[in-house]
Amino acid sequence: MSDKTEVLNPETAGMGRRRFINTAAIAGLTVGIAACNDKPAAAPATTPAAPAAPAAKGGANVHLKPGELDTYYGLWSGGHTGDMRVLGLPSGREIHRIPCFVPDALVGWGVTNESKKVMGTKADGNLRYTVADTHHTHASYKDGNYDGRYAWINDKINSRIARIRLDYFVCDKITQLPNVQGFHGIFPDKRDPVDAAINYTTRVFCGGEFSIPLPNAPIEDHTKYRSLFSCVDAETMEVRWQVLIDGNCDLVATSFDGKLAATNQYNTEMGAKYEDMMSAERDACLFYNVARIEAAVKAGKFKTIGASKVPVVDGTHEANKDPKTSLVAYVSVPKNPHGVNASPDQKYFICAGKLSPTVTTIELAKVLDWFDGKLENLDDAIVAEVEVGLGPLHTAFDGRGNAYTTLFLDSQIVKWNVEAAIKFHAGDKSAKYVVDRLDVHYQPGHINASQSETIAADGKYLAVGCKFSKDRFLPVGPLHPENEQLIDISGDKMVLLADHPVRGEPHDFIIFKRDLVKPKQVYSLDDFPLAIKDSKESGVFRNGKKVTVKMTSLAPAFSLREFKVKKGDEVTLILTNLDKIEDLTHGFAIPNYNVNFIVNPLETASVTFIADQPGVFWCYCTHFCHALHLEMRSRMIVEA
Ligand code: CUK
Ligand code: CUA
Ligand code: CA
Repeated sequence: MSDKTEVLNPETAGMGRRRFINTAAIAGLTVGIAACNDKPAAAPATTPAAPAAPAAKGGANVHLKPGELDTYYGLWSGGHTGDMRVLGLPSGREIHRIPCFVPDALVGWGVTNESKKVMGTKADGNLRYTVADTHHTHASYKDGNYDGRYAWINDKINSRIARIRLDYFVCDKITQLPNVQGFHGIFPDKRDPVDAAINYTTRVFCGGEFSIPLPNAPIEDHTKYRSLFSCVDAETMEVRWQVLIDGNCDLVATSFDGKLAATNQYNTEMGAKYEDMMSAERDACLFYNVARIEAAVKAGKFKTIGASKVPVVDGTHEANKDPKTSLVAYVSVPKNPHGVNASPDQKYFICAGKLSPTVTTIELAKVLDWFDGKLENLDDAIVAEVEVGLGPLHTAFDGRGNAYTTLFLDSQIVKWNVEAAIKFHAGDKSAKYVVDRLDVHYQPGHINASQSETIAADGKYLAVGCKFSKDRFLPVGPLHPENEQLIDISGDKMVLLADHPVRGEPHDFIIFKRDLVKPKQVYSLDDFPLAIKDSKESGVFRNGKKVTVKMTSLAPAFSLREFKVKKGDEVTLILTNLDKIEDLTHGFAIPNYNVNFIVNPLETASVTFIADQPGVFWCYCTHFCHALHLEMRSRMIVEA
């Protein structure tokens, strides 16, 4: 018993596991990768446990009293559950899940005609895709801060980008990027690079991670594959243009002046196997000159690929030799970088090393100088390249000049000072840039701070997405939750505040002040073209074999207590919820017909199905709405 307690002690087990992976990593990079992929085998029980580090004292109170509201929203990607999640912080409570790419049984996402239209269907009316892998989520900007209009999220599997309306917290559009596989990073621009009046987001940039034949064809020679960097219009959600590049894209960042977008690149080698992808000592961070690319598109200097009509400009090395006309700058950074993040002082992009223990700080003004022919050597745009620890992945900022980088292999967060790192890099070896380190549990990927990549970075909270949670929660079988840890960064020392188990597996997230969004909690009937504005419009309307059933809900009844259709009819049922009271949602389920969806206050939704089973079907309200909720039914009679 006492042995067990020892093993499960979070602090000691954590140290043991950290040491284990650390040692493996030092033994060689390949071994390091094997160790971190090797979930179950990494058994701290067999490793002598190091003494626990004393827990830091203090920190903000995350335990909100009943009825108290959180002060921040967090938008979290859901990973391969395919959704977006909304958390309240600092409590860490999950308030909402926003279905976008994959069906959701509560909402009826993927069941209603309206959601299927957003998701995309095949010719037979069935959904085109029912799997997705969301990694990155970012919100629209105005004047360098979030403006509460939209958020975007990617689907890496099927190269789709979804837009979330932040007034209703619903997905309203999904676009598939042509000729892209492994669509990974996204980032909205923060203003227009040319038009000073446009100080808000109008574009979203998307990185294509996997190189493929363009157009796709069964070509085995992978040296012929290429990747595309895409620009999507924030309003229309159409793909505006793409850039053909050498190597690949991974994460994306944008500058505050709108002039630059960037992508980190780990496969400069254009290898097809991981050994090849990590064969070079350096890879790259690519900078896209947005104004020049758009000018080239305007001037007709583009081609198209396959059936796609999207203009594709040439951003390869070969076509971009003269800085003064270059569309893309390839800045050399150490081995297989991961993550590129924009500092809130608007001056730097930070690229984390992943297979190099370094973080690279690139000064944006110098990249612009290079494009203008004023900086001869692009390498001089790197103002710091300093060691921080093993497996650096992502970086967040506190608005006070400090950066916080996750160290995947070390299971740590390192807090480092950007200006001190620059001094150190310039030769002042007395400059102490590492300010603090904190053990996390375990193997952190993404990290973000409250308001981090905005001009309003406030340095209060830091959240970190730990990929492994071994021994932090009650065991629930083989699948472990992930551990989103919350950290107080308001003082000199980071203080771990809370562990939050989350269903796998979030990657990126953003945290912003609650007053930056103004959610509406009741729809307007005018939001829906099919709305049945008066219950008197209810009824069954036949047009040959096509039947429309119009119905309304008003607690505790549906306007049609029964309706009749004939076997073989194609039935479209339209339901408007005429309840206009906040929080009064109804559901509508039809037994044996695989139908269930909800209608929120003043929302309209519709479903279409073939009435192929004769009989009596009690359609009932699935969302608890009233004392007579159980009695809230309608009866569908399908005549033989
Ligand atoms: S990637 Cu997941 S930890 Cu898709 Cu942003 Cu770095
Ligand atoms: Cu209406 Cu329950
Ligand atoms: Ca590489």
